[in-house]
Amino acid sequence: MVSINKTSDKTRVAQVAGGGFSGLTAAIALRQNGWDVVLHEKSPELRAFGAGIYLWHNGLRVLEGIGCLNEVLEDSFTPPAYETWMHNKTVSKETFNGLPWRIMTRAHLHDALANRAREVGVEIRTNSEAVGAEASGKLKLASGEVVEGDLIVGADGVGSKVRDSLGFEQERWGATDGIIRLIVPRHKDKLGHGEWDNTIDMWNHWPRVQRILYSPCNDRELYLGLMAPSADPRGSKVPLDLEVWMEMFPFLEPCLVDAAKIEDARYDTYQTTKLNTWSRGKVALVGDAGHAMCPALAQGAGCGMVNAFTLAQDVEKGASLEEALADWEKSVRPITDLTQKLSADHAANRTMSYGNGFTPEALTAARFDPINRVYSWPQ
Ligand code: FAD
Ligand code: 5PR
Repeated sequence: MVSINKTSDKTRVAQVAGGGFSGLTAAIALRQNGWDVVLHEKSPELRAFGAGIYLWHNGLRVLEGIGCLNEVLEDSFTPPAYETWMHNKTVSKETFNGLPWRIMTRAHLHDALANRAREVGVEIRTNSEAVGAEASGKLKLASGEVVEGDLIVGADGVGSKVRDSLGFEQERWGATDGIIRLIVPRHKDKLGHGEWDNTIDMWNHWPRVQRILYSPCNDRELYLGLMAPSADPRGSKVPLDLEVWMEMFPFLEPCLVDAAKIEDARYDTYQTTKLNTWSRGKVALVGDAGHAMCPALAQGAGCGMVNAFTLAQDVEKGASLEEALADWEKSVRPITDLTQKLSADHAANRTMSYGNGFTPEALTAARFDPINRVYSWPQ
């Protein structure tokens, strides 16, 4: 039950640090629950970095809850199957028993969230960098200003200053592999025979480890993830080394030729961050600030958005905000911890390459419905 014993009806204020997927979700959900929300983004504009993204039932339900689902569905895509290849042979085609999933560009998802944040009246401050926080409910900005809130949300990503200023105990580790992520034109008509509307996770362990995750976002845009170990100088080179990728994936030539033209491509390694707790006093961490994970199960943003959305639900409960935050973490954290562990194991052992990796356990996060707080879609 909501706190019917609240003595004051003063509008509560939330200060959110970070305008990525998690921060925008927290800001919209809190605003929808009647909070005054100020969102601080360090960049000069609200903009997504990166190429494409997968969202599953859990993230899509968050979008429904915060009023963005229709806009996101308009220019995104659900492939007929999630196919895995090992050395150019299909090892599985998964359809998840009808569990909803979707691929889109990061820009499209971010725009939908930013539009909705403006529509519901979140105050967005760009060029506003958080440099630290205090458990009593203060957010310190690079400008020297200190702003106060009944709740401070640290959604400032894997390098979170909000987190680091409060000295959370943390474990961090990196993985052996990394990835170049790009958006290129689909070129479907030039690709020859094949099921080019599928997701195709194309693995090679031999003669070297090189993988392309082929992900259609819509009729026009294709998301390519080109994975290679960080110890491989040619596979990790940006702009990409066309020869080394063409040798392994000649059938993707039209797409790879365009990919090689992208001058500002980046090679990123995977990082995992695990904290002893997600809150301190009135400060809560959501998203990569609290729980960066390897992308093997494509759930980093999904979990971040679920945690941001359920945070906004749960701060309405509990005798005090501090107690509500502890209960929130207790309720949703096991899903994130499990997904983070499974993703790290897959990344370390490259086990998604054997196919049928989306087991019922691996889909735990995806099956969660954050609106009703139940698991849907039995596998
Ligand atoms: P971020 O996206 O890092 O956003 C943080 C925001 O805060 C940024 O706007 C930044 O500019 C701003 N900021 C930073 N510092 C400050 C500061 N001090 N003050 C103010 N603002 C600040 N997840 C999925 O769900 N599906 C996928 O398919 C998927 N694929 C992935 C593939 C790869 C290769 C990787 C590495 C990750 C993938 N993820 C995926 C994970 C996903 O990208 C992240 O979990 C997600 O972007 C985290 O969102 P966030 O809002 O928590 O943090
Ligand atoms: N799945 C997805 C993804 O984007 C990546 C991986 C798995 C959706 C990285 O791009 O394992 O690297 C992965």
